Amino acid sequence: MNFLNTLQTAKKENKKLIAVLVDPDKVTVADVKNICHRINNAPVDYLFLGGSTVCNNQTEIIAKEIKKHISKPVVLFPGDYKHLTNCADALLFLNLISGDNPEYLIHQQVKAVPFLLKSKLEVIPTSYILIDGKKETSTIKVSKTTPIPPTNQNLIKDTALAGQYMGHQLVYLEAGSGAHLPVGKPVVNAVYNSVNIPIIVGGGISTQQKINEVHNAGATLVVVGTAFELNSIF
Ligand code: 1GP
Repeated sequence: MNFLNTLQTAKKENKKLIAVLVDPDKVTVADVKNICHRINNAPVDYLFLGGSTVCNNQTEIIAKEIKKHISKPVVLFPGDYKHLTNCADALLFLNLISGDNPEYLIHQQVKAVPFLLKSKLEVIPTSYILIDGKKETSTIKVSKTTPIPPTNQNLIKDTALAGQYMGHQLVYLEAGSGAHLPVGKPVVNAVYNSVNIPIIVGGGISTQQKINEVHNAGATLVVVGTAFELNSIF
């Protein structure tokens, strides 16, 4: 079964999934074996690979090494079309629809096409919605967009619904890496009650309790990055 099918089925059956995010810029080839060992032995379903400020080629180098050691699917979560690699199983084809920067609304996607035409990656159209996590993250700096305040639930759910109307198959609610304020229950709940595509939530989720809260609010998949890097979870 492919990645999107698994998430759709999980949503239907109310199963909850977890991904660990590995930022290729923050690890070396020598770290990879141990990282994969931890993920293989943790209650984790996917390895997400990506970051906003990765040097060219570094994703490919790390992904190649990951593929030697990982027993779980690898999903690309790229900050730039230059980070694409075939050493993965699926690609979140992100559309940053909370902002109005044309680079992330259409230009990056067009630049990705020559690579994708020759690739066997499973490509999943995904709404990417930045929610203010009370931290100036690199995603905000790189994308030059303003996240939506979590209090503006109407705008968040209408944005998510617009993404669904545009044909996106997943919606990713992002508070940003190391967010002080993760995407909270009211926001996840509001989106859950509006869309019928699976919801992914990430940013500042650092404990199993926080993972459970976000799952219970309606997320199908929760992404954990910094807490895994700091060895404080899994
Ligand atoms: C994935 O950006 C997040 O959506 C990762 O955030 O590093 O805070 O877990 P953390």
